[in-house]
Order: sequence, then C-alpha cells, then structure tokens
Amino acid sequence: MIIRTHEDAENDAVDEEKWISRRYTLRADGMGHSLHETYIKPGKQLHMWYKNHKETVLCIEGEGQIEDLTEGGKWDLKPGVLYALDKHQQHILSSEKGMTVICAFSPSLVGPEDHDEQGSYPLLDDDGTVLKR
Ligand code: 9YT
Repeated sequence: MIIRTHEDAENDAVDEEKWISRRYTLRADGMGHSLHETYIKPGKQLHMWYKNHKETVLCIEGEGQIEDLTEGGKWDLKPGVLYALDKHQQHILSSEKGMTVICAFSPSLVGPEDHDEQGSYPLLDDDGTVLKR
C-alpha cells in the first residue's frame, strides 16, 4: 500500500507563477493515473490543452471557472464540482480568489513535464524520454 501525506507531496511540488501542484502519485507508482493537488493562485487564468493526456479535476476548496474552448461552454467551479477532459479539450481555468483542485492524469505524469506554449505536457517514457510533443 502507498501512503502519502501532504508533507510527502510537498517534496514533489511544482511552484509556478499561476499555480502550485503537489504530486501525490506519479508514473513510478504504477497506478495507471497520477494524482495531484493543484492550487490555482488568486486572479490567475490558465490556458491549457492536454493533447497527450486525459485529465479529471475535482474542486475541493475555493471557487473558479472552467471554459471549454473546443466544444464551448463555461461553468462555475466550487467544492464538489468536477470536470473531465475526455476529448483533450482546450480550456481556460481561472480563479479570482484562489482554488484548490484534485487532478488525475492518464497516462500518469512522470514528473519533469512542463507546460509548452500551447499549455500541453509532452508524453514521456518511464525514464523521462520525450515520446510525443
Ligand atoms: C488544474 C490542472 O490542470 N492541473 C494540472 C496539473 C498541474 N498543473 C500539475 O501537477 O502539473
């Protein structure tokens, strides 16, 4: 069994200008998905397009908005509301006052992924080699 605390996840945290993400599980854990807690900083807007991954996101604290740029639509996010990018939709995630979400990525992130200019993560091999951009 894998047990991780918030403090453990701090060690795999990524602190960016617009968000902080604590990666609780990653590819090396072999779960078929990686699970992250992401805090969207107040007043930030993130344009993302996960071309190589599917992502499910559950809001657990704060509030924000999700806009689907591929299929259209804009929804308010608050604790208990989930969105799932089942078709690699381009989207804008924003929060005026800050928001915490739980995200599951499939395939799992390996760890070193960084958003490219389109807001996508490359598909990595287990050893971190780029398989697809
Ligand atoms: C909300 C969202 O899209 N989070 C993405 C995960 C986060 N950027 C990470 O852990 O890389």
